[in-house]
Amino acid sequence: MILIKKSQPLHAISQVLYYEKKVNFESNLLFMENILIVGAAGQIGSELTLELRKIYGEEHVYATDIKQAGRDIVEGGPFQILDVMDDKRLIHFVIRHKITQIYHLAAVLSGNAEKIPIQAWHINMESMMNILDLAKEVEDIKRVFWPSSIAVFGPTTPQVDTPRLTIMEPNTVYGISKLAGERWVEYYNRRYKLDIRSIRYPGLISYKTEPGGGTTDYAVEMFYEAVKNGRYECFLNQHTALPMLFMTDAIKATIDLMETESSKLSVKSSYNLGGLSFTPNQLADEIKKHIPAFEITYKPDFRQAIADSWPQSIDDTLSQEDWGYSYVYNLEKMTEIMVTQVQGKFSVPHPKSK
Ligand code: AKB
Repeated sequence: MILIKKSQPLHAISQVLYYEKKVNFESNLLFMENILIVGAAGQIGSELTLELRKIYGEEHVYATDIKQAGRDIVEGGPFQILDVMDDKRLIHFVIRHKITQIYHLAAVLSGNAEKIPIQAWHINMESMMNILDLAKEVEDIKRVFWPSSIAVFGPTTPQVDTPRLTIMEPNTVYGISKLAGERWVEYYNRRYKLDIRSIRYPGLISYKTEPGGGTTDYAVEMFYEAVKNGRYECFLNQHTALPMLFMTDAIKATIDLMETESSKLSVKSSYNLGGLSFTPNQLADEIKKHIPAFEITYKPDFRQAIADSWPQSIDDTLSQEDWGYSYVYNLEKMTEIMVTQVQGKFSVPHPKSK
């Protein structure tokens, strides 16, 4: 059992808990966080919830979504259907469960948002403002995480090693809502002295929960189709380089940012997060090392224009300096894990294990 005194800084406490999986919580000795995850059934939420439960204890991480989550989320701790647009139920939930931190992960992503622009703007902005207002009104809420995206950049932005501060003229509804969101984050932080933290995620690659409605989704789709059918028709052209990151690195980065002492964070809006940069062609070649018969064809659709307006790679120097960001999984390692895990889902033996 680990005994932790209240006087220890939260960051130090969390670090201890992070690496110690079996923790016995002593409520009178540990200042306990109660965490609300909005969007726990989604691509990021389904993995982040499980990691946070390891750190803070299952019963202290409240997973919510408008749709049913996977069994491990529902059975591994509290889960409730909750609509973030319903501000009255939201505030009751937060007060009843004495919530101290919120991760608001729900959003309409880039591809889907282009199909329903006004509705997407409404959902992305109103849900966010509900959370920001909650953080302003409820004293117990000490910290909020809100995800931004590389979509805040646009066609006039320098595309290679894109700096955090640069020309930002997004031309997608999703990008416009993320840039507006970043401005609100900074406004609420400065004006109301809140602690809202944010990362501009690149495309995220994961095998647990598939993404939905994004432009970088092609990469995850390619793995699934390669394993299931041995072929994939890509909706971006073969030379479209985009910033990407394996989910394990993204989850670690998110938790690391949230656990950094606030005095170290010089950015009050959103941090750049770099990592990998590859094209569909490069990913297909890497997959072929594991599935030699894999065939890829290209049929760019409306998402090509979205991808063309985004950076190819990201400069995240400030994230490294302020809160020690780094990533582990390169294209090779990530592909090996993705192929093995997706094959496991469909019970296809890995060629190397035959
Ligand atoms: C999308 O493609 O819309 C997202 C993103 C980069 O924010 N994955």
